[in-house]
Amino acid sequence: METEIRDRIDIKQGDITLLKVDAIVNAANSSLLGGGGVDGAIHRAAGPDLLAECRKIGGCPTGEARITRGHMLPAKYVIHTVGPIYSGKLEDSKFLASCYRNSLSLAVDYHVRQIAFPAISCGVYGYPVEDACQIATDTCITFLKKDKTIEKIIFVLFSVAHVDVYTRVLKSK
Ligand code: AR6
Repeated sequence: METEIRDRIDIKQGDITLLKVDAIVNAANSSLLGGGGVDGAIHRAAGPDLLAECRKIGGCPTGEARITRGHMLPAKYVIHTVGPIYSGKLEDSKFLASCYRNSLSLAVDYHVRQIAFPAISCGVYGYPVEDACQIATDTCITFLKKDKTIEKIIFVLFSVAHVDVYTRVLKSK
């Protein structure tokens, strides 16, 4: 991978809700009305006005993305995307790649410069992290090659084991 692209990607361990970036991405479900995992953490930290804004959107299909304000979060925006529930079929990877691509396109529309992604679908939705990481990194690298406005994509991983996977996969690109 070119240094120019590598310099625009970071890997961090920790809680995505603490990041003061232009946008954090939420691994939501299609109702956009909250849930467990990172979705629950984002709604708790953003406060009830986030839920009120999400209600007005009226849901989001798998693979697509919607944007709201960050409300009480340090991040300005939350980009809600709905990952696939892992089934082992080829369409899983297409939906997961769409999540990253559509989130990044929305980010560009809103002049977002730094965007943080959790490991979409890798929790409750059961996507094997190694496979999900290949898709996440490939899709983001392809996007960054065409786009000059996003300055930083940060992959924020909850577990140290996931950090190791992302670090190794990114090194191999
Ligand atoms: N910061 C960063 N990563 C986190 C955080 C956090 N605060 N909390 C959890 N993770 P999941 P999914 C990691 O289950 O698989 C929800 O109920 C977690 O360790 O949050 O896409 C939604 O409403 C895992 O690696 O999302 C949906 O119903 C990753 O985030 C469903 O779960 C994603 O795990 C979506 O499932």
